[in-house]
Amino acid sequence: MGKTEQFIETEEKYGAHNYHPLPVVLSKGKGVRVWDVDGKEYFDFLSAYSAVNQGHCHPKIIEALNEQASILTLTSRAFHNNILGEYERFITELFGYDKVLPMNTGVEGGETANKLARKWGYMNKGIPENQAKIIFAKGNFWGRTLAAISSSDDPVSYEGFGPYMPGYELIPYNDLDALAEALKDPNVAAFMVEPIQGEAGVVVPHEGYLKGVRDLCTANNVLFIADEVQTGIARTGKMLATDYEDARPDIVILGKAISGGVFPVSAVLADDEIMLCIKPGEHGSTFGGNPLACAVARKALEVIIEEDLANNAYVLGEKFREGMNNIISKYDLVTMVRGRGLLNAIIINDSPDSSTAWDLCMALKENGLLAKPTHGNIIRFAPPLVITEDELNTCIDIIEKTIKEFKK
Ligand code: IF1
Repeated sequence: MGKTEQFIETEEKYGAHNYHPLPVVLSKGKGVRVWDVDGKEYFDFLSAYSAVNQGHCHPKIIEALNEQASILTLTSRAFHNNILGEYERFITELFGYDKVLPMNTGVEGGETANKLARKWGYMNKGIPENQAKIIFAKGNFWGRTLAAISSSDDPVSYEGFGPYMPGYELIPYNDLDALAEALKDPNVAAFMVEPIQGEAGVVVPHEGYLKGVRDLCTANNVLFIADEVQTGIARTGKMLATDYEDARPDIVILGKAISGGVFPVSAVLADDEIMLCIKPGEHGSTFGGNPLACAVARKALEVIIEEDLANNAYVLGEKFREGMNNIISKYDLVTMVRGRGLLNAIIINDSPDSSTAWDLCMALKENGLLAKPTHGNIIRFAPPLVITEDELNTCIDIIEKTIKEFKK
């Protein structure tokens, strides 16, 4: 048995079976590249679901991690520390909000945003106690907690885990008429939505959707919550995907690449009218805002700015979609490419329940590029934003070669 099989067997024996990974065992990462236990090199076209936007093991972020890790890692929020305040100043000035509530995972950010919205609804909008509603879009994905799956319309996410969180309602994504209708209910506190739906298969709404969401929420005194956990931090070619339109959210949820994939960090941004609805002792977490997380996140965000990664994502994203459209014109295996910046997906010309997308990812792996299907016949392509034009062209060639040789 080879090394790869041995590592997989050990995971199978001692680990929960809550994933179905591609059969590759990674042991090293640097920039856009990762290596498996047999030393084989791959281009990483998933970036840990857009958590490694700055590239694997970015030296400046690792340096910040190592430096802080040897000084002070965790104080809890029972006491102050010398890192948190400066980080809070930095991130609130960077994104233009009064305050930040620091958490650890993206789903904790979503839970925090939901709690803020409900509290604001009772305190500032006059919604009767325990009547607050939050509207979500069909196809959403914001994590695995009981609240997150309560807002899901994907049976794989929610089946078998009931009963579900009350006060959640679903409307179609990218449908302003449906939103206008839903917001007529005076008990609606918020509409929470991804600017581009990631897990649903990189679904990009029509031009004007985000502005429409902003205007309808304003007109109905409803909070616009933008889930930018996957689309934020320069991934789509702007610092936030909501920056593409005049659509400043009331609450922004960040995660994943806020730390460059080096440490679990999330953040919820809002202005005082909303953020100060939560009083001391009403919310928090052991690790939320810990000095190590703050040091890593600050450096990870500085890297995004210093290396102008949003612009690189914007420019190379255009080139990537151009390359994919060229492939689409030559082979019928792929019917479409869609996305913004370096968050893209291709649609495979086969039924969603076929194994074709998976089989193509296996073939891509053999040719040195790692990607994984989202739903059914859709493959997400999201390399680290530090990718160069030459590396991108090499990857486009790998994708074309694989498609050319692929037999269903
Ligand atoms: C897994 C999916 C992606 C997210 C958005 C919040 C969260 C996520 C828009 C929660 C997390 C991750 C979860 C991860 C795989 C990945 C994922 F396939 F699950 F759906 F990216 F599309 N909002 N997405 O995408 O953040 O709590 O995970 O830090 O569950 O395997 P988290």
